[in-house]
Amino acid sequence: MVDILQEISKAVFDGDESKALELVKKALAEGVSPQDIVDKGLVKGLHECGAGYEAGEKFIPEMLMSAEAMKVSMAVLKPHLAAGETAAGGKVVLATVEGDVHDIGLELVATMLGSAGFEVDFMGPDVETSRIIAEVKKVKPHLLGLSALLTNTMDIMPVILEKLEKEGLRNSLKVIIGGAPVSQDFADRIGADGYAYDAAAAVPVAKRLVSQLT
Ligand code: B1M
Repeated sequence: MVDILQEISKAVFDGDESKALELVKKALAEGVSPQDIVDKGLVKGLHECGAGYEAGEKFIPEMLMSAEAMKVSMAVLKPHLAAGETAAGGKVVLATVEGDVHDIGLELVATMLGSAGFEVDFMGPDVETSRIIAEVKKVKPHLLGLSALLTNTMDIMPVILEKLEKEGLRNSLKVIIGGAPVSQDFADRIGADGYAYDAAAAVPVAKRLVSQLT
């Protein structure tokens, strides 16, 4: 099992989409846990790719190829992730803040929340603040989930919270934030209601926050 996860991680690191896909299907057929395939295979390979980029050994086109290998593999894994929890969880709008194109992590959050019974409105990456506010007005979600992967886009989160406040929307919903540069401490400082380190952790946090609304 360890070997196949390492092979998956390497296929993502190499940006080899078809190899990653083939190995993920094989791992599923062999009974490897879908969550392990994500965490110990796909995400590991993507993180190693990011480390290579930081070290000047990988470049943007290679990061994109790795991201694509992760995405196609995730499409196969989605139906297998956290299946079985069906209790209604509430409505959640998810967006990566403006100026930030990273959406793989948030897609994982969307998958986990969807599997846990939430009705997910996935706005995608690089969403302008005004569009997020308009969506909140339209959809009236219980929860707004914001993601940022860049240290210079995480500062948009407090701006969004201020806008929600100004529009009189802040008390009608809870806000959960996440993404690699974000922390519980940052969430506390900007007045977000919750923070989740990863997609699995987002589920109990989201449930707790929604239960506080009713
Ligand atoms: Co970018 N990138 N990237 N990148 N990229 C990082 C984030 C970076 C850390 C790489 C590095 O230098 N080591 C670095 C950020 C440095 C910083 O700000 N401190 C970086 C950079 C610099 C950049 C560019 C600026 C590069 C450039 O152009 N010079 C550029 C930015 C463009 C922009 O946004 N304006 C850029 C571009 C890209 C690609 C387009 C090539 C591609 C993104 C493709 C896509 O998402 N569609 C990409 C990728 C793939 C990465 C890395 C390698 C991987 C990100 C990822 O998908 N991780 C990343 C390095 C790394 O993370 N180690 C890197 C896997 C994913 C499952 O994890 O996203 O952390 P993650 O999500 C987790 C948790 O964070 C959490 O749960 C998720 C699942 O468990 N989470 C939440 C996330 N959102 C949440 C929301 C929640 C709760 C939990 O509630 C709502």
